[in-house]
Amino acid sequence: HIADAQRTDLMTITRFVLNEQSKHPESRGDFTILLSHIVLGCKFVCSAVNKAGLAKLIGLAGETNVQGEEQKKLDVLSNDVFIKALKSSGRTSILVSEEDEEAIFVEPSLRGKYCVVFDPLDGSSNIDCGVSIGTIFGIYMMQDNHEPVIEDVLQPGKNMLAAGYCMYGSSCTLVISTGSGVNGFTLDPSLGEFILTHPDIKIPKKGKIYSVNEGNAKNWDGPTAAYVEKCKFPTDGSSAKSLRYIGSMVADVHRTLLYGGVFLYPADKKSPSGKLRVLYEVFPMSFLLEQAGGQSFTGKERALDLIPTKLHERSPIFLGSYDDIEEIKALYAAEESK
Ligand code: P6P
Repeated sequence: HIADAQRTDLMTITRFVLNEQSKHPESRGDFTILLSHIVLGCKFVCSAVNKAGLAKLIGLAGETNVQGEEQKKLDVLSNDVFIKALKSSGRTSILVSEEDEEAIFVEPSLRGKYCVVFDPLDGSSNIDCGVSIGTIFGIYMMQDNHEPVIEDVLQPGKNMLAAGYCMYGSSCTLVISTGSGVNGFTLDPSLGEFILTHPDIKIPKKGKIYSVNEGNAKNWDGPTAAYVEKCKFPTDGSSAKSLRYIGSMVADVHRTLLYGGVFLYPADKKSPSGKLRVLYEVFPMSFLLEQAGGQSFTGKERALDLIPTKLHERSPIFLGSYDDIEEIKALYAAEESK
C-alpha cells in the first residue's frame, strides 16, 4: 500500500545528503560529514530549547544545576555546542558566530576545507514567551589550500556552497539548500532523525503577506514607505495584503518561504544599514530564497552580490516572492533616477 511504503521508506537527511553526494563522484564525503555535525548541533539545541521552559518552571534557569554548574543562557549553550560540533567534524578551518566578536580559527590538526558562519540561536529574546527561534548557517569553501585567513569568510554570499536554518517551534524543522533547490526536514523525536517532509520547496511567485516591524515606520525611507502603503492601500483594485510579523527572523522567513509574500528589514534613520547581519542572517536566507525561486534585495543590489568587509556588518534586506520583490526594486530604481 503506498502509504505504508512511504511510512517505511524513510528519507532521512543523512540518506538525502548521501544521495546528493553520489551525484558528485569526486566528493570524498567531507560535506556529508560536516552536515552531519551541524545536524547533531541542531538536535541538541532543539532538546535544550524544549527543556528551557520546563527548566524555568522548575526553577533551574539562572541557578546552578545538580552538578553545581551555572545554568548557561541558551544562546551561550547553543554557541558552545555548535563550535564544538563544527570543530570536531575535522572539516572546518574558520568559524564565525553571532556570539563571538572575533572569527574562530580551528587548530591545524582539526582543519578542513570549509568555513561556517552561523547564528546559533537567532531571536533568543523570544525564548521566554515560547515564540519560535532558530539556528541559521552558511557554508563557504576555503578560497585555496593556504593558511586560513579572514578573507575566507568575507566572500560574497553568491560564493556560499550551502545554507540553512533550523527552526525550534511546535516542531523542529531543518530547511537547507546545497545549491540545487531547497528541502525541509522535520525531526521525529522518537527516531532522533530529521525526515524529509517538504521536498523541493518553491516560494509562490506572488504573495498576499507582508512582514515588517511597522513600529519603525516613522524612520523608513521613501521607497519602503511607498511599498508598505501600497500593501495596505492597493491602487490597482487588488485586495490589501495581510501583515504577519513574529519578530523572529527564522519564523518570519519560514512562513514567507512556504506561503509567499515579503519579509523586510529595511534601513531607517536610526540604523542606516538595517539591523540584520550580512554573513549569518542575510546571506543564508537570501541563498535559500533564491534557490526556492524568490529574490533577495538590499535596496541597492542583489543581496548575494554584497561583499562584506567586516564580520558582523549589517544590511537592509527585502526578501520573498519574485514578483513582489520586483515591485520593491522598481520603487528603489525610481528613487535612484530622481
Ligand atoms: P525588531 C531577533 O532579535 C532579530 O535578530 C531577528 O530574528 C528578527 O527578525 C529581528 O531581530 C526583529 O527585530 O527590531 O523588529 O524587534
